[in-house]
Amino acid sequence: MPKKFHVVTIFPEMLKTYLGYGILKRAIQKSILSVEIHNLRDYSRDKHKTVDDYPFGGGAGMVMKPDPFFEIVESLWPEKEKRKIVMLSPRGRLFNQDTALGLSREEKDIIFLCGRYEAIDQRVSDHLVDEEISIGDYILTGGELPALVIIDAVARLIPGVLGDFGSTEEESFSWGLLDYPHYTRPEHFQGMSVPDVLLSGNHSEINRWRKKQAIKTTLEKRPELLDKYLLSDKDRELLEEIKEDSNELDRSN
Ligand code: 4GX
Repeated sequence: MPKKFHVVTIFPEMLKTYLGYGILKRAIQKSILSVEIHNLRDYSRDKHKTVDDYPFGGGAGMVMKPDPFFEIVESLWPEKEKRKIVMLSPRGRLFNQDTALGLSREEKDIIFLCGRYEAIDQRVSDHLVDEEISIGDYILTGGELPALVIIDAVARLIPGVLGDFGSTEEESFSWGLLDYPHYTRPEHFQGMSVPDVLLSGNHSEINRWRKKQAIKTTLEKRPELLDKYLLSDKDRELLEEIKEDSNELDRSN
């Protein structure tokens, strides 16, 4: 059974373009992943196919009407037990890698409701939506990019999407830490060289170096991530080394 996403939007082409490239395209072709895009306007009942209207109580901006959202959900996914309806909104729970992992394990079809304009009628959130998700504390012009961001992050966690490598050893090793530095050819480039250890062929030394670099980078750029990360005895040893290295540098300056 492929992982099934649905997206409800007034701009279907925005999403279709992104899904037509790279790893997502391949996963869809291989039927590991299914993403269906639905045009909300097709579910508007009035003769002008309107999906928005003026806000009760006045004020600037337009509000998306509730009825097209109820109409599409009730006609395409009538069974509550088989669907999970997600609304993209700055008010939602902040999306992170844990959310992505949770959604990748979800058995139900996941339906994203993408709003435009200032708001969506509150009754959609109150009576149709199971979860509101925000991709970050900033305001976008619509929920389409957030839906793509979530689909992208979830898709690469589905077994088979990335191929053989990726999710296995590599990610569990660095889970919760920032990535270590990567290098490829040429070995010498404009006077800049590649760390010797990576050319040594000594894989236990290479792994040790990478882990140390991952901890060092995390400590420097996102120290709050280290607080959540469970350091092993080996990790603590590396952390001590990092601190000693920086003390030595201080002394020599
Ligand atoms: N992470 N936006 C949604 C319209 C809207 C407003 C209120 C529902 C309720 C956003 C974000 C985001 C802008 C998408 C407002 N829809 N979505 N849109 N940040 O800023 O998810």
